[in-house]
Amino acid sequence: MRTAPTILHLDMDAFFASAEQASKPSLRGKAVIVGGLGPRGVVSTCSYEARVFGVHSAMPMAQARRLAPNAAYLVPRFGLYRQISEQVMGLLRELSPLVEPLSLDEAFVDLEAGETAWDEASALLAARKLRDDIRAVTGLTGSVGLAACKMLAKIASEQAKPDGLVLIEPGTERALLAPMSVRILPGVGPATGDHLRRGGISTVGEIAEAGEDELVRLLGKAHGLALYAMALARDERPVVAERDTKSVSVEDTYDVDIHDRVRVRMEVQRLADRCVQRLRGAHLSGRTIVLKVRRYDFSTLTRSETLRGPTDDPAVVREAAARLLEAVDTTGGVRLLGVGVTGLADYTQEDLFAQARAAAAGVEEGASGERVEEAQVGGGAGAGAGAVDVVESAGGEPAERVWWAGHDVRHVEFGHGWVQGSGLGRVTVRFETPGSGPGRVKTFRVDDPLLESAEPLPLVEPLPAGPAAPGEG
Ligand code: DCP
Ligand code: MG
Repeated sequence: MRTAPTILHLDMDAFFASAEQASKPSLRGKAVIVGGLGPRGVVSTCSYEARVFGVHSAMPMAQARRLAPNAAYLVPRFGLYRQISEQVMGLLRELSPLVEPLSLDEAFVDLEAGETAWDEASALLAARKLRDDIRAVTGLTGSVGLAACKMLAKIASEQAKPDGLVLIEPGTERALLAPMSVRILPGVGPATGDHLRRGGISTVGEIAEAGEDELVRLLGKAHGLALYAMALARDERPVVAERDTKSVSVEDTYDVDIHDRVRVRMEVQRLADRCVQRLRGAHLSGRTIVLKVRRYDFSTLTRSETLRGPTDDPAVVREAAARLLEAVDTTGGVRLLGVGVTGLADYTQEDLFAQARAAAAGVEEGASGERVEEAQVGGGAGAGAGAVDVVESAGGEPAERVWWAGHDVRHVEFGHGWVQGSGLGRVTVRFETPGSGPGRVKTFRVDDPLLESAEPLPLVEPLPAGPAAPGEG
């Protein structure tokens, strides 16, 4: 293991909610909750102001509304989050070629591989500059952890939250980990946590005391050895850059258009399974599930849903594909169906643990128990089309006038704003932009011809290109 804290872990603070606050001045400093707003919606995330009420990611939206009735409730805008994510990942790639994204807002960076840092002082310097750059480029804050291995770098960024920087000095890892819950270790989800507790082990220090043999006895060889090593802060996992393969997908064209909705659903499930087989065959997992539908009139649409982390679980892919299908009208018949997975990553270490454990125990139970979190889809997309991100849609999709809470609009007279709410034939719009002060609210008829949906505005005015501004230096 390396001796300098040159592995960096970045995690943006309250990512979706912060992006919403940055783009909507009236929500800054307020409780903001982003997620599916339908009856079965779940919370994607919430601002730190909302967390004091006990609201958190993956909570049913109905429960959040009881806890924080006065918060602002918004539907996610994945396009905007993806743009910000690309800006952030771009800044990370300036530090090193070895950047391993874990989700839209989270990544490991090997600073040594980028020759950006080789000791504590240079690592701190790079991390401080990175945090400044992220704020300047995106207008948002991210928390950074520095350590000599991935596991500790991630724990450090968690400790740094929100808007902080924590460095764990090499040599202090074991003492730091000892009192922590075993759940802090990668590969320990609820099932393994319970199993260890029944064996009398609840802290990392107790794993170290129990010894290697006891861990192997409790969890089987592969998982036991790996976990024991983690408890001693021996984490040799390298930072691996994202794979070149862009996506894995399968599709079928049908000789005769399928009209029966039940049959369409079955075909989608079958395609999802085949897609996962390919994914696993290539030792990959992916974050974004894509459904492709070509209809009787050759109009083709693609819908996608981004999960919180990469998955290769057939149940998760099947469910996501089924949810995406629910938002697609197939009356008239379909000629072609496809299911794909993009946002590919190598198996995460967590997955390897789950597999090793399932293999050792000869059951799937443990593995699926710990995938629960993964299944909590970005935006709680169970809530219907509002949480579904339309990537591409061709062939004359009829444009429905749906005003989603939080989405951007433009009014011919009043300019750029966002939908604060709608109902009873009316839509309420707040007119403000990232650079303005808090704006005024106006109400319109939902079919007002002067109102149209709009693209999100950049959170930070791009700097004018060219030489440095005069007077600098
Ligand atoms: N997300 C989601 N569903 C979840 C968890 C997260 O859709 N169950 C989305 C919304 C988050 C983003 O992923 O903004 C990043 O997840 P994080 O776990 O990093 O949470 P946040 O960035 O929101 O907050 P924190 O400051 O705790 O990192
Ligand atoms: Mg985050």
